Amino acid sequence: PKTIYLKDYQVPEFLIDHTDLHFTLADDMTTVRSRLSMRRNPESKTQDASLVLHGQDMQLQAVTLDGTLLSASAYKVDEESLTVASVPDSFVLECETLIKPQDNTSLEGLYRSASMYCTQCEAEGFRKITYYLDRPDVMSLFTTTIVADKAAYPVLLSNGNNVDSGENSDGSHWVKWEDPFKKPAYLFALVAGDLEFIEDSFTTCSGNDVTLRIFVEAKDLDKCDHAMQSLKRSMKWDEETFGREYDLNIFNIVAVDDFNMGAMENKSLNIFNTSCVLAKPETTTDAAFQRVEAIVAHEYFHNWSGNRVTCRDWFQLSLKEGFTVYRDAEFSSDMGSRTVKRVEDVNFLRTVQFAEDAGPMAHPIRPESFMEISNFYTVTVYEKGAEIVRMIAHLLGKDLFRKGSDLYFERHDGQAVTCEDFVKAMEDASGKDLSQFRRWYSQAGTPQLAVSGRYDEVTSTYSLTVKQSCKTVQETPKAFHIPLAMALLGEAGALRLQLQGAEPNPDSADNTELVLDVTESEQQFVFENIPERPVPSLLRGFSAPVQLHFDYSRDELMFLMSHDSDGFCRWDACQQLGVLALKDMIAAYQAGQDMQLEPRLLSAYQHLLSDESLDKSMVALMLSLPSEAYMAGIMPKADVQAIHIARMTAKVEIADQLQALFLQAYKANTLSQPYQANEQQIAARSLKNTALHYLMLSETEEALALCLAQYQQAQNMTDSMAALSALVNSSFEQQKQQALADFYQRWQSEALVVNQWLSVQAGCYLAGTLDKVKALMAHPAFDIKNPNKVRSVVGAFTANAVNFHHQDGSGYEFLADQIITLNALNPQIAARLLGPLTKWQQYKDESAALMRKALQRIMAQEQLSKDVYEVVSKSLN
Ligand code: DPP
Ligand code: ZN
Repeated sequence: PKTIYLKDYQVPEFLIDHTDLHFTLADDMTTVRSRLSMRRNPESKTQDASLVLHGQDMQLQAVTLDGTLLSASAYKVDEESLTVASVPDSFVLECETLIKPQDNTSLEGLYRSASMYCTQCEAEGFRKITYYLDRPDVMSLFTTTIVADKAAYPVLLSNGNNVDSGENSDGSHWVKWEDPFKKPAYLFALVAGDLEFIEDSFTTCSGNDVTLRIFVEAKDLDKCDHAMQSLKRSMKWDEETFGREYDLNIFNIVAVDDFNMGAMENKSLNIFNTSCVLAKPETTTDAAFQRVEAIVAHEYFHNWSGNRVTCRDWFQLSLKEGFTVYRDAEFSSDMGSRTVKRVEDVNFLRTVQFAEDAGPMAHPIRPESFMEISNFYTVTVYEKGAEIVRMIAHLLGKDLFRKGSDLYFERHDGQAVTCEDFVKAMEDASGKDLSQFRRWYSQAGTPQLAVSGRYDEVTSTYSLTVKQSCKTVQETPKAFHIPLAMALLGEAGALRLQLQGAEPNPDSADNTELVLDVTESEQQFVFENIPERPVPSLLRGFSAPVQLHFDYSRDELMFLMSHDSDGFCRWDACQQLGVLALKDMIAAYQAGQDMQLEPRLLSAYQHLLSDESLDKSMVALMLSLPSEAYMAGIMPKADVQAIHIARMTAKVEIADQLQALFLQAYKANTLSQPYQANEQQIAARSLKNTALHYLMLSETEEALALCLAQYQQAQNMTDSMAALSALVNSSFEQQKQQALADFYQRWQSEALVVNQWLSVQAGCYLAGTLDKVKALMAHPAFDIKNPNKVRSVVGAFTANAVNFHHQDGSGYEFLADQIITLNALNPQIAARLLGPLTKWQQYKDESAALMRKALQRIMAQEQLSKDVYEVVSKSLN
């Protein structure tokens, strides 16, 4: 496969003003007729070029140029394109092609899911529908006519407005859709099926009435309400927070079962993975309720950050994704607890994105090259991209950031633009210089900040020395501009900050937090009039996506945990104490010694469980030790077995020592009210189920009784799954088998619940899980063509570190087998599942060698897809 470079970008040679599509959907073959009104791009340097359209996996029937049927010698077709040698400056091109959606297992382009037809065109799926200029900087006005059997496909949807419809004498019917907004092909969508819908409406700030519909299979009609409410909240929030108003009178969402991603922001016709839109208390966990709200918001927000203003080329993906993730994170923070949302996001970023940045697939948020763009829908482009936008927001302040986003939307409405255009709008609106800051867009890697502090009693000064460094597998980047939010904590609270050499700030009586501009490889910041030796509170709110090292004593971490006014820092102090405690135990285990639990951690947990004034979600988060994946990421040559054993030993010790407090927390947080997915209830359930988890680790009869009672009486899936998961990971064999059988029996007709049942078993950390996983793959509930099921079994298993990394290499071999199978069926999913194997450098030599061996076996396969080839070849490099 060939590598495509950002530096080679050229404007398109042709433009498509109008795109007229006509689909005839039939069981054996779908006919697509396109009518493209095209002209040469006046901005292109090559004004005599041949016309080259993208297209693959289709059969070309006829090509017409300005009404004249072209002879076969006038054009050329290969695996990936259609070339028409000679065209005038302006012309109409018509193509008729045949495609087979029923055989399309890649789930890109037009395909079937259950009994419906649907599409996924981002990034380059449209070229599997018809020959086209399938690139985001070619924006066109679309009309779409769909013809299908009326009984089987009563609902026919596409982008924009329904402008005409009718019936034919053969039992078919047709609908014509017209989208008044220009868009690139990746935002095209079509759905045909026997669907039902719920409907609501929203009146925009300028008084437009918008009809909102969510289309699902009839059996799921009772699971749409939460998404609808989330949509309405998102529409209102985007008006209030970013001044963005919806621009059509119709907004549709369709739920489909077979979907590679979470959801897709097609203009006015969002298509969602069922797992990201359906929700009701009996079948859906709290976490999934929150995910639905966030993803509905994310896709809706794309209408401005993505659709109205789109990307010039796919290297700019973070322009829309980073910004939109930032927007949805702000929305979720406003809907619930800001601190909890921040902690969850940072924990995810530090565990997953930092690992990507440390591995062979490391790339800047604006990559410079790729073989297959689908491989760059990554945590770096999305989540780190959102952190870069968050830093800009922080550097500019709330009002100037809003001014910048207003300018960006106004300046570029209807255009396909670049990350540079975004930064420029922020600079122009604020007058701030972001030149060094731009390095975040072009350099990969997680910057390391080594910070040390020195207090001088004689001069009453405190000096912070900050050194930054960054290394990736490929290169050593230049110094970043890092906003470092900090405070200095004294016995009685945060101290007033006066930075040496800076103007005193007379306006601010409470000058206790500062954002230091770290821009050099080494810098010193001196604070004056510091009356006592302080404990620094650093990287408050996680003000930059960096790894910070400060040599805190364990007592200082205890102090920060209870005294820092920054919720993120309180949580992080607890995590860092957990890290030190686990490192002790890992070292002891590896040296064949007894593992002793850090007593301070026990007393911190005791305090957390006893203080009723604390936020319950935060308590639950703080009671969770750093994950095995996080530990593996920060320990060179990670020894997964040692990490697992040490962490389990710590947890059992905590469970045994604090049993009475866990029981008390369990009882105090058992709710009697009917289920609501609101902040208070979610917090209470989260603490209660954390307590249950610990209680079950002690494996007492009392805990078992509690757990079984919870399982049997649960009125919602959160409680039901928490109990099932505790049982599955326990040694109560008989009760476990009984609960699993009962659960399946009860929920077998609910695909999303069955997926949770699959995943809780594949994620079981006990020995023998791989055999169970293999058995699950033969279970009628499994289907390798359905990405949600693959993620529930194979994905959950690879996240199950102790089993995936079994020292005999069986986990790696298993994964390689699945990737080889999926490579032929669904390359995107195959490449995505490869993730855990690519991180082989993180692990101890014996594991790394076996992981490489599995990668080499994949590499030796013939007919590797571009997707899999790119990831495997880069990982083995
Ligand atoms: N559908 C994916 C998302 O919204 C890609 N745009 O992030
Ligand atoms: Zn997105």
